[in-house]
Amino acid sequence: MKDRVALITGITGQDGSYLAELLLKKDYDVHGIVRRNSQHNRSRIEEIRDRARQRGRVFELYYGDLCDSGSLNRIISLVKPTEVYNLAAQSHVRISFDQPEFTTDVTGTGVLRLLEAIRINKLEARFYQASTSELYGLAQEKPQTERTPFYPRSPYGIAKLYGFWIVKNYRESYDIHASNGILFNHESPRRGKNFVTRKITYSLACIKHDMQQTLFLGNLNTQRDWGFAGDYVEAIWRMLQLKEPDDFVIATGQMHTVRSFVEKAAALCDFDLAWEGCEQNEIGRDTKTGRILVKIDPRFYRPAEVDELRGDATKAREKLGWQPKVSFEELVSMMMESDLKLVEKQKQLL
Ligand code: NAP
Ligand code: G4F
Repeated sequence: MKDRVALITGITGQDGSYLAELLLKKDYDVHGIVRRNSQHNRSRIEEIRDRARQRGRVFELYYGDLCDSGSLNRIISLVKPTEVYNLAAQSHVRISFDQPEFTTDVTGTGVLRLLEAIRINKLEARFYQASTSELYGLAQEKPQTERTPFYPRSPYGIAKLYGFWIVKNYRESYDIHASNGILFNHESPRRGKNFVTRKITYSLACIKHDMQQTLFLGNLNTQRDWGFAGDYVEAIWRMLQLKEPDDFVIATGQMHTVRSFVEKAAALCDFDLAWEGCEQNEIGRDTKTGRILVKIDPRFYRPAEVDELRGDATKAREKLGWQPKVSFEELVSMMMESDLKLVEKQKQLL
């Protein structure tokens, strides 16, 4: 069989780490692009190198950046991947309002830089772009499919809109096998701690272990279609195995509020959560102890909110044979259990 060589941007992130593991299991050589950081930030991929060695596969990391065309050109010409997965992005929606120009450069123009590196090097690689349900924003249709019109609501969503279309344009202009995965929210114990699900599970675990007083949140009433990241990287890989490139919605089809995520996670910590008050004055109290667990902090509100997202992944089911395995309840339990263990361990180190 021809050697399968994958290049992953964003390999240090949540999805990058799950995808690297999946590809190594499938006997790929895996190469990843990492940024220079002042502190070690490779905790999600720490153990992968050993696993790769045990399987006799290559696992290599290269310094590069989606804002730096030279580094992308150098890495593409050196690695000569057969599949390129572009997962790198400034991926935080709220922060994209604080850093709109930077977000546009990385998350939007970065896609073009990578596609140009592929085109200029005449690389015959298949290309995956991490597109997003944030493209739907103020959703024009429920649930959202590949045909639903886009209406992004943040600098992040608009940068991703550029990414989506430049991928389609390079597919049509240069015959590049380039696909967009329109992924709805997906979470895991590896999710960054400033995304709402992980913020909830990590904070509640800290409160449970007396390491934190209160969980401060923004809008409790928004609804998301939350799946498990481990399931979603399987769909990503399947897209690049198709003969023809295409765009796919990846989602569970179920939607839940932030509030219900908090309630389920709190119950798993044996808190008996009850809500009092409304809007900015709303609080969540543990009725067993009277302790206030949740407060609202308007700093976490967004200038323009995406109230609800729910995807219809029928096309992925039919053409990729993909469907999610982990339910919402299992996802909350998985994350809560993992954070309770993590915080317990951290407490022992104090
Ligand atoms: P994540 O955990 O935030 O990871 C982002 C990755 O991008 C990190 O490895 C980060 O490196 C890297 N990165 C950021 N800026 C970069 C730059 N200028 N050059 C090179 N690398 C850079 O995101 P994720 O949740 O894994 O998501 C992966 C991709 O899917 C992202 O593009 C995201 O926008 C998209 N997406 C995610 C979801 C979701 O629900 N998770 C849904 C739809 C789409 P550092 O570690 O150095 O920061
Ligand atoms: O967890 P979030 O920050 O995720 P968001 O904005 O949906 O974006 C994530 O999913 C997208 C796919 O749809 C990705 F493209 C993107 O890269 C990222 O992975 O916020 C979810 C919801 C929002 O409505 C937010 O307003 O939770 C609400 N929320 C309420 N309190 C909060 C908080 N979000 C955060 N991050 N922090 C809070 O304290």
